[in-house]
Amino acid sequence: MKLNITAVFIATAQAHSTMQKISVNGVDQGQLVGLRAPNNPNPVVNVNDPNMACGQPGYRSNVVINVKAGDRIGGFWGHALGGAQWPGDPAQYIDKSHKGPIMHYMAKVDNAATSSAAGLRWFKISEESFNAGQRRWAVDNMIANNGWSYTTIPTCIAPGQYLLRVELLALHSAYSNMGAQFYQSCAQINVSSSGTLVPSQTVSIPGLYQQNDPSILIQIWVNGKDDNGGRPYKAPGPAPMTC
Ligand SMILES: *[C@@H]1O[C@H](CO)[C@@H](O)[C@H](O)[C@H]1NC(C)=O
Ligand SMILES: [Cu+2]
Repeated sequence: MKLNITAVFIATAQAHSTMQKISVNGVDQGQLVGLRAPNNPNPVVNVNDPNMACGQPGYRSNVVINVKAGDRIGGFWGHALGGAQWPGDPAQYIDKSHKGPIMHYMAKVDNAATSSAAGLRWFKISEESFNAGQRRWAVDNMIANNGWSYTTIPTCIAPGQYLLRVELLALHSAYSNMGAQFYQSCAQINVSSSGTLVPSQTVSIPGLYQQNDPSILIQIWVNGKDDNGGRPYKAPGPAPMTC
């Protein structure tokens, strides 16, 4: 009995992921460069945890990455820091059980390398959730993209420094309270842009989600499949901004 419990714990603990590098228009910026990222792959499960903003404390780069409005930004997810936990790791880039959406938020800061992640006004720039017709989650697409998920910096936003928050929500255990697993890292970016928009519709993190939100407390397993029974799924949080 004791052994079985240990085995279950290890299997669970191993099945996480960390967003640990970004690319700009396909150019890999390097491991942890320009990032605030956890130093362990464990999720945040309490939506009121201050770590909801940029993940559990860990690494913090001194670098601010220069990007342009309209650039395509990739985030690379690895089962362990540096990538696979061992050669042939079947849970690289994340265990395929971890079905769910991937969302991107930004917040304007004075200095992306030093500003606190607390108390910021965040706006959602994109979300990828579930293709009910194909029964395909954002996480399935990320795994198929060799660990990369993508967003685009809105063309209309004002220039300046921002934190770009990348968030993956794994729903495999979301049927019980605090069973949903949130994984976040933040990129420190300096946006050059001819835009002027500073979005006024913003949210606080934590504060944007409720633990019993139907997108967070949800049984996606239907008839033995983690496909939400083919029903549509809406990612939590506000609608993404538009230009
Ligand atoms: C941010 O980008 C602007 C415009 O390209 C540049 O003038 C400024 O020096 C950059 N700031 C940092 C901290 O890199
Ligand atoms: Cu996990």
